[in-house]
Amino acid sequence: MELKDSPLKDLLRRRPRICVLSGAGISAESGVPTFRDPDGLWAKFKPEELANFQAFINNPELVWSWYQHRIEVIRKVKPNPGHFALAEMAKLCTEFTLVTQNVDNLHQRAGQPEVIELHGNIERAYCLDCNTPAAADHLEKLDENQRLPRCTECNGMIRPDVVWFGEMLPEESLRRAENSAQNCELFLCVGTSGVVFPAASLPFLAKENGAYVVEINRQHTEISHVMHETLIGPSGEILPRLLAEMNHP
Ligand code: BV8
Ligand code: ZN
Repeated sequence: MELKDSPLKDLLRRRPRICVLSGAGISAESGVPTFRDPDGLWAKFKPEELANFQAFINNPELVWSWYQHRIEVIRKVKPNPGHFALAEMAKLCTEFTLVTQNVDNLHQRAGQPEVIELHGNIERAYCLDCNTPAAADHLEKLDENQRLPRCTECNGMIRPDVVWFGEMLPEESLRRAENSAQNCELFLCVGTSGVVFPAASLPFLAKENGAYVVEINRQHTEISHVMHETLIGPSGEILPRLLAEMNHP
């Protein structure tokens, strides 16, 4: 990928105000399945079957075992050069906001100073009735007749601390993300298919407010038409190259 005569090269060298929206694609090279790629999580299950409140109430064991499986995968993988490059960029820029749709905690594990989690975090769980935080990996301690453990405070049901379809995003996180998209000079859209809203509205917001909007993806997406540039390739290779431009003497 050559940044030939692209404005991106000069922009990066002056370490501008940057806002990044990341999706499952940035974690793919760590070995975390995405959602909508052919080998993705949704290839086997439909989102409406699992990632929504009603599915959880209908069959908490099924939904919990799906999240438990994902927690086990995430515990075995490591952040990749794409995560590390973004963590480094944040240290070089005066204003750098990392907004993620991912719930896999890999940006945090890569040392990202600050992460705005729009869809929650799979490592966290809470009680449906009293909101008391609970351990997300409790399934290993399922009691012998496979009942799900209950809240220690009020005996209520425990759910993953992730945002399901039809649920509102955390208000403060969404407000901060929108504010950063509106005020950045460079918006990077990394490894997302851009089909889930309101997260996918951020690049539109950035462009409307004058930012240079760049997509980094293995392929074109439904939101490629919004971008000033689409860099086709694995984020684990492209992001370190953008970091190198930032470090260019
Ligand atoms: C809400 C649960 C208010 C957590 C997920 C308009 C406005 C508002 C809402 C809506 C709207 N239109 C429709 C809606 C409803 C819905 C929605 O957007 N539906 C879509 C599917 C049409 N939105 C909601 O329900 C949201 N809530 O708005 O509340 C409301 C309420 C009711 C009615 C209206 C409004 C809640 C959204 C959150 C849903 N939760 N998951 C979990 O279990 O993880 S969504 C799920 O998709 C994940 O959270 C994930 O983060 C998200 C986005 O997926 P991506 O990250 O993009 O991953 P994907 O696999 O799709 O793509 C991967 C990409 O990476 C690909 O492009 C691939 O090419 C690329 N790639 C692969 N490898 C690499 C790579 N790129 C670079 N390098 C590589 N190596
Ligand atoms: Zn409780």
